[in-house]
Amino acid sequence: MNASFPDAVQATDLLPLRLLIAAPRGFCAGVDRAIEIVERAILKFGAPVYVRHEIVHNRYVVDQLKEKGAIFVEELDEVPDGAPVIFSAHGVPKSIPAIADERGLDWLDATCPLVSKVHRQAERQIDAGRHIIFIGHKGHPEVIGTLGQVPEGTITLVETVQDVLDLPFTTEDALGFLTQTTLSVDDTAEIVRALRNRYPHINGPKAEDICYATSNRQAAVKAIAPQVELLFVIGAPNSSNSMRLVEVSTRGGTPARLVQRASEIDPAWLDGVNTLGLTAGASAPETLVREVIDFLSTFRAVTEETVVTTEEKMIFKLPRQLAD
Ligand code: 0CJ
Ligand code: F3S
Repeated sequence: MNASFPDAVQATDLLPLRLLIAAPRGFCAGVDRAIEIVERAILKFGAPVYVRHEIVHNRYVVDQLKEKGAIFVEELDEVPDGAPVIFSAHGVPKSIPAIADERGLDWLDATCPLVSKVHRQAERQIDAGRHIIFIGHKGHPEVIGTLGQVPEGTITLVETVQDVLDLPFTTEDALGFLTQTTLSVDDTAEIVRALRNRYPHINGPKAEDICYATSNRQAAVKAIAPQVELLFVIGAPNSSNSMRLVEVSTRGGTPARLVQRASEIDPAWLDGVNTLGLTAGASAPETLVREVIDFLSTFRAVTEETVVTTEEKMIFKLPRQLAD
């Protein structure tokens, strides 16, 4: 090795990398609100404040809040008597606030208002005497929360078109449908089509309940994916909306990788890549987008271009107990 060769490669020696950054990306209004609820609750009640489930599906966000005094648990029985507890952005079954009330716990609800809206629609469908077909991913906390809004046996989960074809109901049955907020727009459209074909009288929302942030981020990926050779999605594997962004890209023929932190990136992934796309799920903070770009810049001469497909202006109010 040449002893005079510098430790750091000169910027001029680096291969160029054109980076197309999706906008909108990253935090949505529901995530902003959920994190602010935890921060304000710590100021109001003092640490520790308990949070049932990851407030949003991002390790970095969770770790930052832990440092400020949040303690994350999966179930209410891990919350000591007298401690305040916050329910995550994904929502909870009705039984959870009921148990918290029984125990006299101070609780705050960080459920995204768009998820709460689906909860209310579920109640309305039941009040109208309809059985609900719910489109969602089995086991996801939002799905557990929404299924838990109505009595057992009044809601059926479907995940695929095949599930719709296997439903036991007849065209005479009173049915309604609702969806998880963070689904694939395309898959959901197909499932809704199958439902309407099989049950022409099924009642449902005009558009599905997929939220604005989920659909905007998927549309942004559709806009940049055809122009890039590889896409990075910053997000966590348990983040439904982030995983859907990876899917949108790969289905369109552009390989995509889910990246939680810059440290996970192997520079060899970029071999032969001249144009890279970058986006972030609704629970991934902008700091991590910056961290990834800074890391890429250590081995490639990066030029950044933001591709704006729409502007987001949504803001959600804080719960009454925390509003100024
Ligand atoms: O379910 C929600 C209300 C979305 C919350 C923000 O995203 P994330 O990654 O925490 O949750 P999903 O797994 O639902 O996308
Ligand atoms: Fe709410 Fe959609 Fe974000 S449901 S938390 S606005 S991803």
